[in-house]
Amino acid sequence: MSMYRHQLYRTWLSLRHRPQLRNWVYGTVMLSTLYFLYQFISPSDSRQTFPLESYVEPELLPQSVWDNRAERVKKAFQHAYHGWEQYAAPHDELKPISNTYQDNFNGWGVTVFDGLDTMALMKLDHEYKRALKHVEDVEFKLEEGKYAPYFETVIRYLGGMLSAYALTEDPILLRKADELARKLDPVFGTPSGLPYYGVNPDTGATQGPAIGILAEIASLQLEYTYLAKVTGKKEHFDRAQNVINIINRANYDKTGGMMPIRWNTTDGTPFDQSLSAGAQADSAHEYLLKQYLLTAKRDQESLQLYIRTATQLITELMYISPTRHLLYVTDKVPSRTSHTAQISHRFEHLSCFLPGLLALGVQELPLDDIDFMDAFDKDHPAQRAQWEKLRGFSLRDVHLWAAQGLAQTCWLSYADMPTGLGPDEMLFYTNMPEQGAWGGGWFAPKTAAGGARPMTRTGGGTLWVDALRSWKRSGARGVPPGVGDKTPVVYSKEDRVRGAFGRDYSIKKDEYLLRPETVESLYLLWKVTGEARWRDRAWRIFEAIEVHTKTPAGYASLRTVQTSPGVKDDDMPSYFFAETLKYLYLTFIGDTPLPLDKWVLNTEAHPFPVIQWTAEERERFRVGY
Ligand code: DMJ
Repeated sequence: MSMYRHQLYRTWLSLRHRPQLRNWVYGTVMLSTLYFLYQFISPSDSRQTFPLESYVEPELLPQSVWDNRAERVKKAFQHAYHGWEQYAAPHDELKPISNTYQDNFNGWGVTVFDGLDTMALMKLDHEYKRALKHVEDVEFKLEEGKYAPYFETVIRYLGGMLSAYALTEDPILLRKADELARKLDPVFGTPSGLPYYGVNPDTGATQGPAIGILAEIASLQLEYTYLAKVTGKKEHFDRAQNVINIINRANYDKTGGMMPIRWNTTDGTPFDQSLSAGAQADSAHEYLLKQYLLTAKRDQESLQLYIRTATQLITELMYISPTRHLLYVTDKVPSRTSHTAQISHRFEHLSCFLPGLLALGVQELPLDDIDFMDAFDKDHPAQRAQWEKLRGFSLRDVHLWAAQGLAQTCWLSYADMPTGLGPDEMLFYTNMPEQGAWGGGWFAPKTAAGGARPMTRTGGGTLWVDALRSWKRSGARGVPPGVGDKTPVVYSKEDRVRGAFGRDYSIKKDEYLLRPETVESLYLLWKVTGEARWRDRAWRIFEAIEVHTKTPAGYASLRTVQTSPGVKDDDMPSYFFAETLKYLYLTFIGDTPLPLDKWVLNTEAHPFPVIQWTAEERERFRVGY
């Protein structure tokens, strides 16, 4: 021992006289200490899941297992809702880490309104009773100078009350829904009748620019049509119908038949040529198909616009990634250098509602009966050009492939992450020339950069659409390009440090906001195809939610999905109650209380029953379809 001490002393003496060597030794000791500390506190990359069940092929699982899983979702709902009741009531949302609250949607308790119908579906009678009392007491008031955001208030509050009314027939809900709609009504004071961004429900003052955002001005048709049905009031019907008329008579020649993002609320015309499947547009596209379904398949014009929109999305905004051949849907945004719009290759979590919507259309529409749908006017050059692009394919096939391919990519964006939860936004690579791999438009006769590019190194100018055609000609065995299961690519810590490229995309926003879109689509794919793999994926997502987002009081968004365990954020959005947990629950239960041909879910997953107008209503409302 004393020999070691002596040795150390001698070393220290010699270092005192050699400052360079001393600094080097001190530096090395410091760095090693830091490295070891980091190893202790840094998150590991290993995927954490429940070790509760060994893996069984999902199609072999009896319904009793799925029933238990549905029960688990119900418990999760109760855990989160009780947390809100304990720490956040009567405010909007619980902050599930600090156990405080935030008032980000008017302060009327949006969590209750969004969660009501899920409580009814889950038969959570005690919670529902307490929630109903809250609804009855709310006065929908805001201080002067504050404005209720119209779109969010409609889809969450109005939609929540109306769907709970549809399920329970509690008269309070209808009375409060009608009261809220009346207080919001000044938003329709624009010259066109398209809604302003916001309104003060007490003073009637409105707020918002003259240029409106598509999702915010054209996602009210379902709520107001159903409200008209249950209240018998023509004014509600007219509000919905005016929006439908405006979007139906607009000219979409410059946008390939699809509604652009920005609208002039003065004259009710499209303002630009930006196109999006996700942010700022999503629910407006969704409401085209859903309005047709809600009106018992009578509103033919909404159907036709939906078909033209889907065609544009498929032929212009869907792309295949270079090496994994993942199908994704992107947007066209204004270019910084010219007046034209350019493909961004962004893929948003928000767009993951689209595979579910397409699957719903596959189930409910006579997609191959082009004459019945009459969606393309062959004498109209722009519409004829759109129709030509998919000629030779069965529309039903193409919509189903798109639904499956996109749902696969949405699911992979979760499975690729060490948390098993997906990022909010990705950016796809278009070309990987060093690997001889090019991405390109799925059905477009041109690729990302606008010119024809080879599909593979040896492809010599082959385009994806040609690959699709030759796949079809050669007997259509297996699945077409862009469709079919792919293996997840989970990066290790080292992969991330050295900048790996194996996924075909980089992550632009790596948070997970407890959003519903992917589980929404998994639910619809499961219902429409009956394939248990979709149901199984929903369960894996629920497992990951339990492992990575649960807190003692609720569930928390993640700041990043890229390290395991996930890094939590102090936020639990109300749509987690309305949508995420509802879709998971509906995916696992056996007999559905909401058959797809009898119920239509609004964009916040609030279900309304399909409407049959009586002769008297048709006449009084002047129903034109
Ligand atoms: C929900 O509030 C609605 O689905 C809306 O239409 C857009 N997305 C959010 C949740 O992600």
